[in-house]
Amino acid sequence: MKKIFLKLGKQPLANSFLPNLRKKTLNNEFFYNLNICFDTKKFLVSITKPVNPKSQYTDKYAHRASESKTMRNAFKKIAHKLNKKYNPKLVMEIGSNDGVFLKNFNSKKVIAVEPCKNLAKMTKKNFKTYDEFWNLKLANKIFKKINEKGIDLIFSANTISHIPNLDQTFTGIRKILSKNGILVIEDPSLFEVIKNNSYDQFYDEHVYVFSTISIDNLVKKYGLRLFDVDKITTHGGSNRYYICKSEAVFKKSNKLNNMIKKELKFKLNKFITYKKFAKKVIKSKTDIIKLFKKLKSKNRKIISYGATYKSTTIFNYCKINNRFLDYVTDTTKNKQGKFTPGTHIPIISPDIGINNSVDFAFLGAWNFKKEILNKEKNYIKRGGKFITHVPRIKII
Ligand code: DWN
Repeated sequence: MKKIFLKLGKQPLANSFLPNLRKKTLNNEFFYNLNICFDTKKFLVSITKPVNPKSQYTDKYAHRASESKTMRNAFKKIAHKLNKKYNPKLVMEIGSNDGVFLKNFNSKKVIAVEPCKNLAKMTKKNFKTYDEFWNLKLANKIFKKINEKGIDLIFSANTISHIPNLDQTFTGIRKILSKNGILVIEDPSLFEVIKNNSYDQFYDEHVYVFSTISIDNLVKKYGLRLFDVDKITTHGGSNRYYICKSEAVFKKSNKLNNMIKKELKFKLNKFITYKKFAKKVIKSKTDIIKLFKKLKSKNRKIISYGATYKSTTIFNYCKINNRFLDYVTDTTKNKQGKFTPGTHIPIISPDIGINNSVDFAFLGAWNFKKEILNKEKNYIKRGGKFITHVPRIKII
């Protein structure tokens, strides 16, 4: 049974950065109710009513996975590790974005799947790219084109959690995976989200926030088996799941057994955990507004650092707009000059925005705190402060 535990109110699509604030643009802005539920049988946390992916993954998709050094390095490291350990003859990535992972492989042995046409265009120059949604139809189409042994390594970072139809996703994967091939998935960890109160991981694109127990349970239905897991630091705490066909040779690792034990001890299988979490989310909202009001009453200039999709949830849920934030900075060229979804705050380049007039910068990209604090040494040196809401609101 699915039970709602969190209501984050009316939200726009996290990718719907506005090109201008004309009446027509504002009238066309789409909002939906962001409610999060827990399936008491499957232990799966999801959005109650996912948005149609066709309106999300368009040719105007803004996020570039290679925009941060942290992610470039993380993808390079895992690509080399997987190549060395499994020596795959053929690699496929589902949700290849701008090719930041695949570029670490021999371009002749990779297949990219990316439904956002603007992103697919970028990787088409170097790899075989399918600019389509991942589903069983596409799996069959690719299967016909490759050696019938199938694909040895399927990688998918921050994508499987975005696809509402799990049946199509995993049936397609089972179809195309080679006998002892592996599926490696990276997605934000539910354990970390609950522990760190990072409720901004819930937005339209994150249809699911997976736990190890939910993935373990889920993949069995499709003749697949979870055999290992890595706890990784990317995106504020994620898990990397290693999945194979049920009949494949891989043994279940001790790491996986320990992770499942840890999640059960933390009661990720109990509804009460999510009810408690929801209370902490309400407190976080009150605390953010209280701090922003206090700073504004002292005439402090606050901006936000990183026009993240996560910020869309925070800004719209906490009603944070121009009354608190002068602007948001972001290094991504195609976000600059636009306005934040729902709250209409201007987005500008950090080259202009990070200047002596700024007193506080809210870390929209809190998941890159280390990289940002390292980059902004001059800002910190002259007394500029950062604000984070993870795990609780505080000034850094
Ligand atoms: O799952 C998803 C994740 C992986 O990426 C997607 N659905 C969409 C997107 O979500 P996000 O926007 O919350 O992701 P990031 O990676 O936290 O976004 C960081 C943003 O901050 C980027 O737009 C780049 C920007 N940035 C910056 O302006 N200066 C990042 C760094 C490190 C910087 O120094």
